[in-house]
Amino acid sequence: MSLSHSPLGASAAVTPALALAALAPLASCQSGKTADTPQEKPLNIVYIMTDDHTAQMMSCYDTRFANTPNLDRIAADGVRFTNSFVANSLSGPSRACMLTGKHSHKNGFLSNEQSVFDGTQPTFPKYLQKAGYETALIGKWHLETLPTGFDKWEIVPGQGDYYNPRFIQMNGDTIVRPGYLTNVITDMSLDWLENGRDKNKPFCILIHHKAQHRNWMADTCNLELYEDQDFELPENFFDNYEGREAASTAEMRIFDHMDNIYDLKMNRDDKTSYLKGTYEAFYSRMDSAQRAKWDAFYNPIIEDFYSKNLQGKELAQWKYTRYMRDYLKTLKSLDDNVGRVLDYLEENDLLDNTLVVYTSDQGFYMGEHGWFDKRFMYEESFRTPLVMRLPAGYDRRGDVTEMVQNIDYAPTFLEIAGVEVPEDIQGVSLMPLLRGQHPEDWRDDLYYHYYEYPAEHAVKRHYGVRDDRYKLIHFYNDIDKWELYDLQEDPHEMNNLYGKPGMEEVTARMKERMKAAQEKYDDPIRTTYPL
Ligand code: SGN
Ligand code: CA
Repeated sequence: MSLSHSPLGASAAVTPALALAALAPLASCQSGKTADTPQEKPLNIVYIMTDDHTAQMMSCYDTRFANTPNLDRIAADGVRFTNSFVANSLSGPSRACMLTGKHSHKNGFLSNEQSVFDGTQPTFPKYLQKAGYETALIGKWHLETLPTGFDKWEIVPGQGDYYNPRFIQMNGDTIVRPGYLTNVITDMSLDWLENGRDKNKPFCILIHHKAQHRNWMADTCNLELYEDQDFELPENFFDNYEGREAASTAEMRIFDHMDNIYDLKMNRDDKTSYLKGTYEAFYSRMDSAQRAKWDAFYNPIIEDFYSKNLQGKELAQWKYTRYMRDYLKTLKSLDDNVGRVLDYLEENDLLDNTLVVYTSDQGFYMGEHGWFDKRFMYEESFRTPLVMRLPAGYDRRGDVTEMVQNIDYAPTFLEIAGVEVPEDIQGVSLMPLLRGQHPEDWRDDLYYHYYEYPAEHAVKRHYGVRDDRYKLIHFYNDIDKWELYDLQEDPHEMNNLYGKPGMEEVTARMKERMKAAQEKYDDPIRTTYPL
């Protein structure tokens, strides 16, 4: 994805690191702190995560489509990571990587559909608890077993509901909370911050939203937004996937696989809709007032859509426009609610001793390659937005360009809490980068492994390695195909160079890197994995 539209682009000033002494690791929850630590109180962690929020739709990364002033505030007062990636581009697996600091094959959660998280294993919330932190999780969890390591949690079952959502409580009860989910998760989080926690302890709260996950149902107050905005189809919307077999067989094309009723809300009697039932289940969660507003907005659009009987490129454009508008409307709630959390922290003098992290469980396709969804190691879904607002004393600002991955969050949070990072954690603490250092031995490539196949969207299993220029991917299981991209010459990954004359040296080098990464992370090449 292009970062060139960014107001925080290459020209953004990065303040030189403060004196090392002032930025020493913080034994925050322990007594006996030295006078030269930058803050007096232990650091808190507010870790906000959105589902399926991609950097193309966050204005501090890309100004073409979205306006996200509150998310951008985090970056403006802190740092924007321009090379932030996941290890396995899918919700449950991503969350397991973040909690454990380990790749999927080590934490055991390989796939949403088949895996169950072993909640007895060590996770960063458990380490933080032991270090004296009070920990809380509100929102999406998606790991099949109930959360462990939290003093307070309340989670949505599975993917959650946009309207009048259900929540599973710590006592095992499932309750319905009235309202729109993004608001409700924020209300509950602010309530815990204000009334629920022990204010004498440092805290770590995970505010984990369902928004922007499919099917992008906006809050009724935002339905009218962006209706006058048009969006040009991305250049590679009609990709023919030449030389990329796994891409050609994936079922995530906006044109062919988006459901008119479920995804695009064009509800009517239609036997061809494979997700009408799912749509109706969500719709029926609304109360009569919500439904009246929903219908008043959608009914004329539905009538107009079916009367026009659009075909071909016109239909593609229509679907894409509705997708973009719905995504933006849903995002408006998200951005507003992140703003509420920032305002709360500011009003309660908490910003100076809190690290605020905003990220997503993975990136997403906004029509690139004709797609929605994620899963592939291609840039749009391999990347994930990551911005952080830093506590007082951490004067690093602007862009952090080092390659970071979601296995790095756990060791980062441990370092904040003054906990020694256990050897079996595979990620690396980001704190040196936040102190403005550029460690010479920082990783120069990233490892990725995706397993959920056969499954929805039919993305084949694959693993790969990416350095700052090239990416090598191997699709395996019921296919044996290699792909190689030169990201400098071909940022949209349209031209598979694997096996092309002249690429022998690069291929050999990237295969070596792949082998080294698989050794380092102890993920030997196999053709089958226990799912
Ligand atoms: C649901 C969605 C899929 C999506 C997966 C995984 N289908 O199954 O489109 O890829 O979640 O998403 S839906 O009909 O239920 O909306 S993830 O972000 O949770 O991994
Ligand atoms: Ca997701």
